[in-house]
Parts: sequence; structure tokens; C-alpha cells
Amino acid sequence: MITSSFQTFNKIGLLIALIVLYSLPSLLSEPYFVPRSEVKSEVEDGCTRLAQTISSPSYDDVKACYEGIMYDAERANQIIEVVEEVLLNFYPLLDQAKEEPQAGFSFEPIDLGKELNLLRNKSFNSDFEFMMAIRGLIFQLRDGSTMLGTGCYNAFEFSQSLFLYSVVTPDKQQIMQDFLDPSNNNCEVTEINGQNALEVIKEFANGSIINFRDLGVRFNRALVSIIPVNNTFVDAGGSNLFAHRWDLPESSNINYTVSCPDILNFVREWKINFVGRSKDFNDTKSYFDQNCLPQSKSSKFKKNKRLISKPTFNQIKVSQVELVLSAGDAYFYLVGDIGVAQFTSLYFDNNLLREIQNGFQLLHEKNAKKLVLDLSNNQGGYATAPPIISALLLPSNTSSFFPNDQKITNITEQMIGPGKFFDPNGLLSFPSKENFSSTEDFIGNNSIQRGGTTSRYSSKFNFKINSDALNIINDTKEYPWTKNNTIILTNGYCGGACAIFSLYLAEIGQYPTVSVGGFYNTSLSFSTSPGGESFSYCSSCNNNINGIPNFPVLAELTFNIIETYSVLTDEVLDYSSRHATYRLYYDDESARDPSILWSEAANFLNNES
Ligand SMILES: *[C@@H]1O[C@H](CO)[C@@H](O)[C@H](O)[C@H]1NC(C)=O
Ligand SMILES: *[C@@H]1O[C@H](CO)[C@@H](O)[C@H](O)[C@H]1NC(C)=O
Ligand SMILES: *[C@@H]1O[C@H](CO)[C@@H](O)[C@H](O)[C@H]1NC(C)=O
Ligand SMILES: *[C@@H]1O[C@H](CO)[C@@H](O)[C@H](O)[C@H]1NC(C)=O
Ligand SMILES: *[C@@H]1O[C@H](CO)[C@@H](O)[C@H](O)[C@H]1NC(C)=O
Ligand SMILES: *[C@@H]1O[C@H](CO)[C@@H](O)[C@H](O)[C@H]1NC(C)=O
Ligand SMILES: *[C@@H]1O[C@H](CO)[C@@H](O)[C@H](O)[C@H]1NC(C)=O
Ligand SMILES: *[C@@H]1O[C@H](CO)[C@@H](O)[C@H](O)[C@H]1NC(C)=O
Ligand SMILES: *[C@@H]1O[C@H](CO)[C@@H](O)[C@H](O)[C@H]1NC(C)=O
Ligand SMILES: *[C@@H]1O[C@H](CO)[C@@H](O)[C@H](O)[C@H]1NC(C)=O
Ligand SMILES: *[C@@H]1O[C@H](CO)[C@@H](O)[C@H](O)[C@H]1NC(C)=O
Ligand SMILES: CC(=O)N[C@H]1CO[C@H](CO)[C@@H](O)[C@@H]1O
Repeated sequence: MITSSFQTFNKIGLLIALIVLYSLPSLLSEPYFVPRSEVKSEVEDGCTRLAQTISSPSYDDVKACYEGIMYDAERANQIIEVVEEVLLNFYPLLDQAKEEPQAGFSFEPIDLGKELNLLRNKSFNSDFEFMMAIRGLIFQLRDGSTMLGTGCYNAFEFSQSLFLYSVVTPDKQQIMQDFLDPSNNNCEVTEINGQNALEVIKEFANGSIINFRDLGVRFNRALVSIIPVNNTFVDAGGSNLFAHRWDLPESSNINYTVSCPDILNFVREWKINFVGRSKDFNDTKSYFDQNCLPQSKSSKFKKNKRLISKPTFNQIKVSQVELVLSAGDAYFYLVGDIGVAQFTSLYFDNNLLREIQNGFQLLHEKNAKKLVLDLSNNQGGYATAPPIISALLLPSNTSSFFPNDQKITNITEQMIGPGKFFDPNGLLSFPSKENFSSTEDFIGNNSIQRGGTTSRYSSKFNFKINSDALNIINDTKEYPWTKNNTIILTNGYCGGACAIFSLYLAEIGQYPTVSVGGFYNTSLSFSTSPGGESFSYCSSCNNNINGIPNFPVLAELTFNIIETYSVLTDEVLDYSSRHATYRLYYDDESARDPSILWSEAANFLNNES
């Protein structure tokens, strides 16, 4: 049953925090630039204009440069072939992507093989148009771990320099204080480009390339969300995707209508920053050579290099919240008698694992009666992290972890064996927990039909956990937290290893879950894209596969290489819609201060015991 602590509230408003303090570092380091209006009339080549204004690029010049690169049918076909071969052979979810989604998910089924084939006979006005078309097809899988990055057309970041968030309030007219700059009020955004602001964001979340299966999670990701870093809260990298983009936006500016409470209008140009491989170009040809073609070994392009500095949203208030311990991306807090363990990733080695264990122990010693696990904005971590960290909380269930399998094809078969790319010696057979007796034992003989296609999959397996980690787990004292006094809180963006961790605690530990944000009165997933293990195929990753060509351009195809199953229902978790037990919504304070959400989440536990 879905419940909410805001039953009487019925309005969702979009709010905005205006930032004027943060500028691009490149503006400071390169004071000279050619005024655009002068250059434009003289120079035909978009990339030449762009080169002349690279320290302060204009939208029109980026667009003209991108669109000036000619479509080459032969190159396009090579790219289609790489994508097709890699995904057909390795991507275990390809068949299931053709099936209708479960209730709670919002996406269209896609037969990617067929769609890729259709691209072959289409003609495009530019290489950019083609690359965006193939990139868009892959995003239609709505798999957070699966995407095609292009060096050529992800060479700029675009920022509106503002932070959009959504609140549910009893009274939309209420005036908020601006936390960031006292001279700005928090204003309600009523319209974007003359249309209802919420609808615009919803449409963006639905239609744009945010690749999660639950529309509510995409909506949350389009808006800003904050995480703790060093005792302050900052915006989580990769959130705020409406106002901070890596693909060329559809127009040069956005027109906002805001209520402060006086109605005012402003039009924001995108602030644009070069993040590509090389500024050493002066025309289309040299732009293409430098930023689009693969080069020698070190040419893996940088993704999401973030040059716009992170603003600080709030100091973690020591009076209300005691930071007990921080260990890497794990934070342990005490709020009264509520213990909070917040994980913003699940990357940890055995030293950090000991500290994490110590964090739980300290919360126990400080008499935390309830435990809130805040897994918001957690992009995942190592594949072995979920079984290890769940074993700290559910010690008796270490070995019956969610099983995985992978796709078996003629190409993958050659890559399986001792010392090879897929080494069954690192894995345990499921459910026996024994070593695989041979390569053949791992390859197995399983054909599964999904979406009308039959494919082969390996025997089911779990990851082996190394003996040092097992020893640490074995040292764990028993904590007093059970499903009766523990709750998992997320904003739905708990992906990869985090998704597996939360799904496991919910399914096997039967822990209640609460998700925050999303659409009012609409249930929301507490995790996204459980996937399995992510793999990158790129121009120069040094992992190129026998029998599969290389990308002819600087590009990186990232995808899941294994799939993970529920223990109880045997469903593939990626396609299994799991909504949180409870719902919370942001208000103007909790949007800036997660500790408010911790108390609200813990309140649900009162009703339980
Ligand atoms: C593409 O065009 C060729 C001939 O122009 C045709 O034989 C082929 O069937 C077409 N492929 C698709 C997928 O439409
Ligand atoms: C911005 O939108 C408002 C409301 O639709 C409209 O009145 C105004 O003319 C727009 N401004 C610009 C510059 O397009
Ligand atoms: C999302 O977009 C699809 C088309 O791609 C459309 O069919 C669907 O109705 C949209 N959903 C919402 C909630 O807007
Ligand atoms: C956090 O603080 C440490 C030590 O003061 C510093 O080295 C580190 O760069 C800080 N991290 C961030 C993200 O600011
Ligand atoms: C670009 O630079 C090359 C050599 O560095 C030069 O030969 C060429 O004329 C330049 N092109 C433009 C359009 O400035
Ligand atoms: C895979 O190999 C088998 C036998 O080696 C062969 O019969 C089959 O056609 C191959 N399949 C593909 C898709 O190449
Ligand atoms: C499983 O294999 C490991 C080596 O990877 C070995 O140390 C262990 O003894 C084997 N276990 C069994 C039950 O055979
Ligand atoms: C694989 O399974 C099929 C039926 O599921 C069976 O006919 C075939 O003999 C099996 N092959 C091997 C090598 O076990
Ligand atoms: C766990 O520790 C106990 C002693 O505290 C020991 O008897 C047992 O063998 C250990 N188990 C493992 C799997 O290491
Ligand atoms: C949880 O609460 C239920 C009902 O209050 C009780 O029956 C059960 O024993 C409790 N479980 C644990 C593990 O404390
Ligand atoms: C919330 O949804 C329930 C049904 O799920 C409906 O009965 C109720 O009226 C809705 N409340 C609001 C305020 O929309
Ligand atoms: C202590 C505990 O949580 N045990 C669970 C382990 O997993 C099985 C299902 O695989 C549950 O039935 C147990 O309750």
C-alpha cells in the first residue's frame, strides 16, 4: 500500500534556485575572444568560428560546427555494425527489450536489431544527425548502464546555471527564502517556453535521453538533488539534467516565467564549456581529426568532466545531526535516536569495508534505535559490493545472493575459460555455491525465449567473495536492526550495485522502503537499472574483441554484460518494477537538507512496531 505523510497537500510546484556566482573557469583563464557578431558574417565554416571563440562558445557556433560534419554512409554503416555485433553478442537484455513493460515502467518496447537495420538505409543531413539517431536508439533501451558516448558530439557541456527542483506544498503562493544568495528569492517556475513548467519537465524526462525505466526516476534526475561532501551538501553530479546537459540542446536559450511572487520573465542562454579532447582545431576538418577520430593509445575521451564548480547548498547542521563517521562515500549520522547510514556509491576496498563496519558498530554503541539507509544519488559500485555489504546487515543470508547469467554466443564462448576474459574460476555455481567443475559446466545448455527470440544464456552464478572480505563479515557483531526498525530511503536514483543491494534487502530482508520526489500520488521505484556488470567497448579501450570491428570514430559503448535475477520470483530484475512501500515529497527545506527526510523516513517505522 502506498501511503504518504502529505495526504492533505495536493500541489506540486517547480521551484528554482538562481545562481549567478559560478562561472566557467575557462572564461577566467582566457580573456580574449572574438565578438561573435563580427566573426559570423565573415567566416563560413562553423568550426572555424567555434575555434575563434572557444573560450566562450556560442550555441549557434557549436551547432554549426556539429552540423557541418558531413554524413558518410560507409562510416555510418561501420558504426551500426559495431553496435549491432557488440550488443547482439554480449547484451543479455536485448531480447527482453522487445517485450511490453510491467506496470510502473514507462517505455516503449524496442527491437534494437531491427531499428539499427532501418538506420542503414536512411540518409542523414549530417554525421551529427546520424550519431544522435543511433545514440537515441540505444537510449530507448532505458537502461542506465547502457549508452553510446561520442567524442565528437559530447565535446561541450551546456549549463543554464540554475537548479530546478520540485516540491509538494499546501500553498503554492508561499514565499521561500533563498539559501544560496539572500538577494534572490526562491521563485516558483510556472512556465517554461510559455508552457506549464511541470509538463515541460515531465515531457523532457519522457522524451529526452534519460535512460531509466520509471518515468518518476527520470523526472527526479531531470531536477537537482544534493549529496554530502565534507560536511556540506552539494548538487549530485549528473543530476539537474534539464538545466545541465551534455548533448546539444534543441535551442539556444530557455524562457522562464517565474512567480517571486511578482510574475517575471527571463530568457537564459546556455553557458557553454568545451570538454572535448583537443582545442587544437581551426576548421571542420581539423575539428573532426582532433575530436572525432580515434587516435593513438591515450585517446579515450573524458566523460562528464565537470568544470562548473559545485555550489554549496547547506552546511550540515551539527546541532541536529551528528556525523559519527565518514568512510569514502559512506557517511554515518545520528539524528536523536535514529542512526543513518548514507552511501553515495558502493566502491570500497577491504580497508573501507572495515570502516563501514565500524560505522554501523558506532551507531549501535551510540544506541541508535532505528536505522535509515539513505541510498539516494548512488550510482553503484563494484559487482561484489552488494553481497558483502548486505552480509553486514543480514549475516545469515550471505550465500543465497541474487544469481546472474550472461549471454552465450559463438563469440562469447571463445572468451570463456581459465585465464580468459570470462573466467569461471572467479564465480560460484548457483544455487549449489560450488565451483564450476569446467568451462562447459559454466556455459551450460540454457536457451530462453524472450520477446519472440530464443538466445542462449550461461549457467547461473554468484561472484566469489575474497577471503579477507569474508573474514571482515565474520567479525560483524549482531546489530539490533531488523526489518521492524530499518528503512531504505532513496530518490529512485540508486543504480547498478546500489539497486541490487536495495532490492536484496527489500526482497530477502523484507526491509520497508520509501522513495522521495517523483510525481505526486504516483508510486515510485526505489532503485533503477540493477544491471549486473558494466563493460565498455571503445575506440581505444584495449579490450577489442576478435571478430568484432573497431569503432571508426572516437566513441564508447557502455552496457551491462550480465543480468541479475530475483530469488523469489526468478524475474530479471532490470525488467521487474519494484515500487517503494512509502512515499515522501520534497519541500523547500528538505530539498536542501536530507536530514529532514531521514526523520520523516524513520517516522514510518513508528507505525510498524
Ligand atoms: C536497404 O536497401 C536495399 C537496397 O537499396 C534493400 O535491398 C534492403 O532490403 C534495404 N534494407 C532495409 C532494412 O530496408
Ligand atoms: C517568454 O515567454 C513569455 C510567456 O510565454 C512571453 O510572453 C515572452 O514574450 C517570451 N519571451 C521571449 C523573449 O520569447
Ligand atoms: C512518453 O512518450 C511516449 C512516446 O515516446 C508516449 O507514447 C507516452 O504517452 C509518453 N508518456 C507520458 C507519460 O508522457
Ligand atoms: C574534502 O576534504 C578533504 C580534506 O580537507 C580534501 O582533501 C578533499 O579534496 C575534500 N573533498 C572535496 C570533494 O571537496
Ligand atoms: C588551419 O591551420 C592550418 C595549419 O595550422 C593552416 O594551414 C590552415 O590554413 C588553417 N585554416 C584556417 C581555416 O585557418
Ligand atoms: C555458431 O557455431 C555453430 C557451430 O560451430 C554454427 O553451426 C552456427 O551457425 C554458428 N552461429 C552463428 C550465429 O554464427
Ligand atoms: C574452488 O576453487 C578455489 C580456487 O579458485 C579453491 O581454492 C577452492 O578450494 C575450490 N573449492 C572447492 C569446494 O573445490
Ligand atoms: C541441450 O538441451 C536440449 C534440450 O533442452 C537437448 O536436446 C540437448 O541434447 C542438450 N545438449 C547438451 C549438449 O546437453
Ligand atoms: C568466523 O569466526 C569464528 C570465530 O569467531 C570461527 O569459529 C569461524 O570459523 C569463522 N568463520 C569463517 C567462515 O571464517
Ligand atoms: C517484528 O515485529 C513483529 C510484529 O510486531 C514481530 O512479530 C516480530 O517478531 C518482529 N521481528 C523482529 C525480527 O523483531
Ligand atoms: C491519490 O490517489 C488515490 C488513488 O490511488 C486517489 O483516491 C486520491 O484521490 C488521490 N489524491 C489526490 C489528491 O489526487
Ligand atoms: C535472517 C534472514 O533474513 N533470513 C532469510 C534468508 O533468505 C531466505 C529466503 O532466501 C528467507 O526466507 C529468510 O528469512
